Amino acid sequence: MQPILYSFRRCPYAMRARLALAISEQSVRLREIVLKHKPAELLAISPNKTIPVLQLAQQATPDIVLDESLEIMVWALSENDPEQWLSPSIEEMLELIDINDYEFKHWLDRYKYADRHPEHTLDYYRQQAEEFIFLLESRLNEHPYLFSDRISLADMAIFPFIRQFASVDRAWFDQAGYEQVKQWLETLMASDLFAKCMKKYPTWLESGEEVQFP
Ligand SMILES: N[C@@H](CCC(=O)N[C@@H](CS)C(=O)NCC(=O)O)C(=O)O
Repeated sequence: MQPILYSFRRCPYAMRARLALAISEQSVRLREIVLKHKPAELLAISPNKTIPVLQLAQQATPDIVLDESLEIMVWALSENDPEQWLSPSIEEMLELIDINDYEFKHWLDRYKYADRHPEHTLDYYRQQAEEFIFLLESRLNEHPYLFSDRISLADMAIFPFIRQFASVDRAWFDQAGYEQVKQWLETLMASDLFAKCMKKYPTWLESGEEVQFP
């Protein structure tokens, strides 16, 4: 039985999971969902009840379920890592991804929806988020990708969130002086791998259709 991936096209956590599944050529049956109507099958197996979820084995006791996007990435790459995304240093990469997930993401959400967080201004939220962009810019001044001259787990786990940051106010981002981040983001967004991961699928609940991925 193939693993089942519950996914949502626009979710940056689901994007990073699909990117790792695609590069590692792990075939899954993808169930495209809508966040507002999560299927009962997903709610039944996932303690987190967030997207993405990878159900590795069915009818096992208990089911083997990965419901953290990073766990899915590391699982897929541990099965097959043809471009060596897990090197040079998984510990250091996880440290940077942690800042993305637990600090940058907090400010990104407030920057995206500043009207829902009137305690501070949009500019304030953007400035807080910019600390991480600045950190990425300094790393990318050293080499074209975050850890070396090759793509790694860190690049792929982080860039879907930077893509969101850039698109809140594209005109501002384009003139903000983060030239390395801009170039890095453009390269990753223009990749065939990303295009493969951003294909549109009908939602599973409405169509009943699972799709083969990648
Ligand atoms: N730590 C989780 C976070 C995943 C997450 O927060 N996903 C969002 C969608 S982008 C979600 O499912 N939110 C719950 C909801 O909107 O109901 C992971 O890395 O997989």
